[in-house]
Amino acid sequence: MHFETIAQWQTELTTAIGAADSGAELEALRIRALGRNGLIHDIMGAIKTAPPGDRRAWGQAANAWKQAVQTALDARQADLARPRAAPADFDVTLPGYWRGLGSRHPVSQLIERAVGIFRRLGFTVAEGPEIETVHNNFDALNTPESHPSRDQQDTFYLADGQLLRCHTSPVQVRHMQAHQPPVRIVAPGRCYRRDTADATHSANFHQIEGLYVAERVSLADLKGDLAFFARALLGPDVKTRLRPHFFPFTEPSVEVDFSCHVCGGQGCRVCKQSGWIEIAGAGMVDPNVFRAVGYDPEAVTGYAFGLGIERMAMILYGIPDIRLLYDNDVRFLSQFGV
Ligand code: FA5
Repeated sequence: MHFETIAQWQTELTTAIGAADSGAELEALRIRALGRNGLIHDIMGAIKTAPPGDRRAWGQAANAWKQAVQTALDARQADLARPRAAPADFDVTLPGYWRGLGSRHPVSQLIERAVGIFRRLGFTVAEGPEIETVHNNFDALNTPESHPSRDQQDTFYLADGQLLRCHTSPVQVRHMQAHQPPVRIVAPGRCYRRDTADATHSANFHQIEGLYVAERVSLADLKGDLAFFARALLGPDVKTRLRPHFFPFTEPSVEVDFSCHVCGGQGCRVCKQSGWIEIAGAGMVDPNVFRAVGYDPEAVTGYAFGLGIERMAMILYGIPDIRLLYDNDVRFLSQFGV
């Protein structure tokens, strides 16, 4: 090897380094020059084979070569890291590209918020499957064979005899079968009904089931807890009212209304001029349900409720039609971005 060869390598390398356009290109050049099998390796080899009198000069040349290449690499690296001036034909006043961030669906947001409020009351979260047995969805919930909700026109039955749950109440059954009292759970989830879609009905919607079983739980506890929930969700002025109703799995049964959040109870389109919005079904757990899950109805009492999430979203956000929640129109959904 001659001194001219390493001088030529240096010229070639520093030119290439000066023209490198990316960190990756620069790294490739560094490896070619200074890597374990790079040119420096050949230069070091030449020192060993040089006549003893020339070795000192070769050593100095090798060091100088290495330093020159490293300096060129560092300088180019610093250049590349510096913000570059825009090319002459680049219009810096043009608007940039909008990269919209996604956000959680308003139904998911509301479930999270509602569950958070019930946690403050000591509830924990339970879950159950969307495909249920007829036993859990109807029989264990004291629903007679003749009850209209069992009808093929109301419930989606599957070929294997199971069904898509029409409410979250079967989670009560599952939970009580697996746990002894006291229990205090909420169970949010999806429900399915053969309801014709309109402004307030969807064939696929969400409920939050609530169940509190212990000694001496009363209807007053139910009303107090739901009133707390309503105020925490909608503000201190919201009122709660219970209307007598019938469910096979509760006795007595009630429907729960919240005063309309949109008009403050004065009457508007959302509350159909009544000042109230039906939000849930509820009641005291029927002794037959306790028997079906192996609880002693003489020893414990309990309340249960099923809140409609979409209906709550409608009052909370003033949404006039439930179908807006399922159209997946980004213009609608982006209003709920957090
Ligand atoms: C039930 O589903 C009972 N399982 C609730 C219950 C639980 C009662 C525990 C007693 C004890 P209901 O069918 O009324 O009840 O439905 C409860 C809520 O779900 C309604 O108030 C409404 O807010 C919502 N809901 C019912 N059907 C639909 C639907 N098709 N679309 C949207 N929301 C619905």
